Amino acid sequence: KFASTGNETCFHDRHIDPQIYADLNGSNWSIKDYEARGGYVALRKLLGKDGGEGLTQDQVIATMKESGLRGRGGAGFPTGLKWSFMPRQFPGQKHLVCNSDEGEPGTCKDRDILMFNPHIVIEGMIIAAYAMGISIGYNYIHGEIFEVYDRFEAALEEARAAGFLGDNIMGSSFSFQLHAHHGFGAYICGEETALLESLEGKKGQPRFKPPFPASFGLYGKPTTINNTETFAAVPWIIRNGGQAYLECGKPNNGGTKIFSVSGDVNLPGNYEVPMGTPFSKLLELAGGVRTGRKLKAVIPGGSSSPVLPADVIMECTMDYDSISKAGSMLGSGAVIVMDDSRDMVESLLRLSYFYSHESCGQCTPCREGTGWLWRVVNRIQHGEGRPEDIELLDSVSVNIMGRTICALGDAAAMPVRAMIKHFRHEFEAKIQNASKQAA
Ligand code: L3W
Ligand code: SF4
Repeated sequence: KFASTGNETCFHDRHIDPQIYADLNGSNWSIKDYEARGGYVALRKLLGKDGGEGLTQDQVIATMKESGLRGRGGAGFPTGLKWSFMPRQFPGQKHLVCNSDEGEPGTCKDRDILMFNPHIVIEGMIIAAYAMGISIGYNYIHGEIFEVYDRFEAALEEARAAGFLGDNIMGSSFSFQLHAHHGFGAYICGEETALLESLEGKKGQPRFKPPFPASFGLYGKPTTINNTETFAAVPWIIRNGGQAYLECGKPNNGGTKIFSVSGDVNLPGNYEVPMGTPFSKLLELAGGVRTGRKLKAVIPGGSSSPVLPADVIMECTMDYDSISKAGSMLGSGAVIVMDDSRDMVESLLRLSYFYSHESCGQCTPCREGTGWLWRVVNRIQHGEGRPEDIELLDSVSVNIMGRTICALGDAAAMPVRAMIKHFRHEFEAKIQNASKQAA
């Protein structure tokens, strides 16, 4: 059994090589090709058109709950449950938002979905809007990917022309307007409330939660936000049923997931595999560790997730439960593979700089702490480390965690603690070397 996000030519348990990219730059993304692959069949089923049975809002939400689909943006929150938070009877405008502000280091899946299969996201959003009684939606697309934004706009035009978007969709009483919005490239705008601020035309800074967007979202109105890959899974689920999707993965971890495998592998790329696939199998699909080298460590879920040493990750399966039991997070599914030539202090320096640079500056522990972490790692890496620096890094990390408005603070601190926990000897060696040189 294998569920696909629908793009059989693209994400089917195999590497996307440059030739496939070249082919897909042709017309495979268009509405004609999408419909030839079974696209918009779920919408017809939903609206009771062309022999479809017609589904109620409750039936759609029940199917989503049954599927076990969990948010693919990083937190893994159950999608059906999130949809059930949306108030049915609300006297004002409700909103649906797709979070395509993909900026997590290592993550590159959403841009490929939008580039090569944009209609699957559009169809997923239409179904979500129907289920929650929403008439306006936005797709917030990361600012640095211009061709992806253009592609999505082109797909929206096709969907409108086909009568799948707009007033009285396919002659029904259901209307839904969907718009694309281009961000400006700030990582923090991927945090859902910063995204909403940015969409409202303000500085993209996270809000305090609660209230969650489900009750106070865009323009202060109830809003449901899901990740691009989450919406992309919806048409298959509606076509084939929640149980079928659940069975593709494992209990509590339904369906398939796209993993962006990067770093020291022979065939880096996006791979869609069933949840619960052994890490070793994913590594094999990605061509194995760079020829002649051995696996040292893996960051399993994007740069915010703690690093795991080779012996730990080799025992894991790729799903939320297994990775969190091992002490990390599945996150957005960006698998960064490091071989035995990697210098862990240098790797941490890159990560620390990223978080320090991307902090929005609202909370003191994050604004000051991320810069502090970066400066301490920087001096260790450049031969000026002090004997107390390892304890200092730990103490700064502990004082950031849980004391900030959004998860960026934790995301900056957790990798530091994990690197020290698993590779302390590399930090100590550099510090001892610095002490010897000073003497
Ligand atoms: C109503 C409640 N809604 C939770 C909703 C909430 C959100 C979702 C999950 O962070 C993580 C972060 C990054 N009533 C609710 C409720 N919700 N309780 O459920 O919420 P939360 O707070 O657990 O997570 P989040 O703020 O969405 C996301 C991590 O993902 N991450 C980042 C990935 C980055 C990308 C990217 O660049 N594309 O995906 C990777 O690990 O650190 O921990 O919708 O409103 N009681
Ligand atoms: Fe901004 Fe950092 Fe505070 Fe998040 S944790 S709101 S990024 S300062």
